[in-house]
Amino acid sequence: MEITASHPLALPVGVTLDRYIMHRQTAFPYATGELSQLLRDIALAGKIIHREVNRAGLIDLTGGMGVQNVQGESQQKLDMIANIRFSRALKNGGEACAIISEEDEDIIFTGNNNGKYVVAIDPLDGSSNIDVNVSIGTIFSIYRRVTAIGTEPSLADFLQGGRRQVAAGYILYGSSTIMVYTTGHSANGFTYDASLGEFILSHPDIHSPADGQTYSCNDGNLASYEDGIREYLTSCRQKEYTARYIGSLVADFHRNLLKGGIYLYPPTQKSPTGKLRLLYEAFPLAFLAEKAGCLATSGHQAILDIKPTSLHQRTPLFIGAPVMVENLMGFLR
Ligand code: FDP
Repeated sequence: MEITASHPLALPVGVTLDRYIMHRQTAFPYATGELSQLLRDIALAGKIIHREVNRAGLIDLTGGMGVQNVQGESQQKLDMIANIRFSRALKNGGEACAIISEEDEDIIFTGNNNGKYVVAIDPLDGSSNIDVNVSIGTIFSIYRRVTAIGTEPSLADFLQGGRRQVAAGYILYGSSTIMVYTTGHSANGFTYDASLGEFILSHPDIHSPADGQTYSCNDGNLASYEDGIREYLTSCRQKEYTARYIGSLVADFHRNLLKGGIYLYPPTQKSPTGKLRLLYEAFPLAFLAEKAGCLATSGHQAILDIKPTSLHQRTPLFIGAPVMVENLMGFLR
């Protein structure tokens, strides 16, 4: 059989996430493999969520639970399932001593007090899109604990500040499923090949465009944005920029990361301190964004410089191409 250049067999399968993580680990002589294992645990839970999301309509996983989560938002069945899947994967994996999740008010102790890491996670972001087959995602952030190994972890482990993250990323369940993460060096994306059951390196060393012409915000909130934001949005329209708002932070962020653009969730009358959560939405995306050459600000300071004071703290978020973020800052007083 002749294998031409366009024949599927001519294309290498590529580097799997496992192999990539192992390879990266050997680059750090004192790495013990625990963080690598933690990332693999997250990827495994991501594969399970990929499966649940894909068959949600078939096995009655869409719709609400009829209850609200700690944020006062109605909890969807898939929100709850994703929360259980991730908590279980992290507990069974043994590397994380504690977790905080959008879905739980308090710290979840895994019982692994010898674990070196804590994880902040939004198991399924963009819940309002679940029932209508629109992209949703998981966002995660990992810290090395500051409390002594062997003791019970505490709030202090989670309130270290964004610059102390050791790894952060997201899994986007979209037209394909992709995991993008950084351990503080480069940002890399791995597309899930369901037929192999593997995440394959598809977006190595992501460098986001410095500028863009896409802005993403909920235009319906315009009346309650501060003047500077309204003026900035007017300038975007005058320049005939493109408006794109999926309403799933991960999906909007991912598009802008690859193509260049800005995502805005300013304070509104309903959410005067912003809607998005600092620890498991803004921090991880800001950490990843900076590694890919983007900027992330609350309008007053870099997101990663915000001193966290509580687990479910909210923040305004302006994140994306550096030229666009700096331009927006010029409109804020
Ligand atoms: P959701 O409430 O659907 O979970 O994280 C919150 C979030 O989604 C983001 O993913 C999304 O960008 C934003 O809220 C959408 O909020 P609005 O509906 O207020 O625009």
